[in-house]
Amino acid sequence: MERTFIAVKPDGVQRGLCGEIIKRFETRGYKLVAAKFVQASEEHMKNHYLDLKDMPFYAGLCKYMSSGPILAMVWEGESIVKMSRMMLGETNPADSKPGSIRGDLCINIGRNIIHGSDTLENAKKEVALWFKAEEFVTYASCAQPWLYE
Ligand code: DAT
Ligand code: MG
Repeated sequence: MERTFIAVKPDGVQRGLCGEIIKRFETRGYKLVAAKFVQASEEHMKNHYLDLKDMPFYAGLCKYMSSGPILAMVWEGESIVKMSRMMLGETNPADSKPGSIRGDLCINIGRNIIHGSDTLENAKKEVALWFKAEEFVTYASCAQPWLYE
């Protein structure tokens, strides 16, 4: 089983889309293993987006991401890193197909409402950056035998 870091960004929170986004992961069958509602510091966001530090939008991105609350979550499931990126759509909502979260719910690349880890390696890094070991909840999902053969 893989785990990935998913976050509803400040624009998604302000636009009341937390429920819709959680619903898509829940109804697909993924398991929520950690969640918290936080306002991240700019320093934290600079660390989170360190790979993008040379991009012209980096400063503005970190400022926007720390400007309001974020719903930070860890979801678990088979191949979830790749599958969740498909659920998100493309980075630019304009390139995202209808049916995807960004293709259905947003318009602009700088306000694309959701973050999702892009590789298994980055998922591990991001999960560790956002959550401490004691913040994970261990429980058996009753749906598991009906989701996986
Ligand atoms: P993603 O969020 O799809 O993983 P990314 O990691 O390349 O995309 O970039 C992180 C965020 O930075 C992205 O969600 C929105 C913003 N961003 C990316 N490219 C941008 C651009 N050309 N102009 C403005 N913001 C951009
Ligand atoms: Mg990314």
